[in-house]
Amino acid sequence: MKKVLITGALGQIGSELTSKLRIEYGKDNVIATDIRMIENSEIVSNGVFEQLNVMDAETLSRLAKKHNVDTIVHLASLLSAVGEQQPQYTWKLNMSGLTNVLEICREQNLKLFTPSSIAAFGYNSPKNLTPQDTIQRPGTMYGITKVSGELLCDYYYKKFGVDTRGVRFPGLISYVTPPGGGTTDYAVDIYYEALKNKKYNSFIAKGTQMDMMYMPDALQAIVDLIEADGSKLIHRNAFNITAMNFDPEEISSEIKKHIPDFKFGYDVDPIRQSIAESWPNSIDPTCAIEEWGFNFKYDLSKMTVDMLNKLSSKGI
Ligand code: AKB
Repeated sequence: MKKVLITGALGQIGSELTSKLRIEYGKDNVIATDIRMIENSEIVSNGVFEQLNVMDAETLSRLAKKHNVDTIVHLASLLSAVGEQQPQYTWKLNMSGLTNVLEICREQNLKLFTPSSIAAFGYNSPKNLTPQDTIQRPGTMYGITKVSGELLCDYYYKKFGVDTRGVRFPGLISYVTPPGGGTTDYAVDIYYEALKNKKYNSFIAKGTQMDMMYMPDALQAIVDLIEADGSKLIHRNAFNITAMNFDPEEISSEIKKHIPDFKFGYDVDPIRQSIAESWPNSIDPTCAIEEWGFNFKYDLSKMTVDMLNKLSSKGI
């Protein structure tokens, strides 16, 4: 049985992953940590929770020892759009968090899962079916921290034998915890606004394709890669994975099938648009499929049905 410490447990991925891992590994075997403390959150009240700033290496190390964990899932990070508002701080938080985690994994012989992103690619990466191994010269600070993180994780694996693993996530869509500060967030906002106001203006322009994935598939991919047989992994940091790719028109048409009077338009944000344009239209997940059996259940139409049902039952 694993004992996992999660950083960023109150964030978009963390809040759902914590609940899933508490079911998979048992409540006492999942140590949720976050810089924030939200008293009425289920993550805080329904299992082990510790307040932690990932830039505080001493506390991180003490908590890993105190709870005798064998794996760290490091999620705490600033995303792409917010990262462009404070690039220096994004470098500091994303990189010092990761280097602290890597050192503790080395010292205490722990395994590490930490996600990268499609943001690790840039303008001169191949645009369609972007390969696993290719040019990575991202134009955002978030992307720069993701490429640096991939390289550092590979280094710790090769040099020190730390079992590091990661995926390059596309935009993640979920009805539970809203994302904050990402470029792909329009594909979450659109569902909330379609139900609440029957209209939405996309901050991403017509024709801009990006890869996306529904959260249940993303969580399963994390568990599958953590559990994968290490001897079969040729790559480690980080695997391309994706479940669908669409532009704003396609997701709005899908929603209109269920909400025919939904009005859709554009109010393009130049900063997030230029970030989106620097990312791939679609990435190639072949290595993840071949090396650890990555798969997914939700395409755009299945996800849309589920999102609208789940948000409606939450009273949105
Ligand atoms: C973002 O938009 O910044 C994230 C990502 C693709 O990593 N959702």
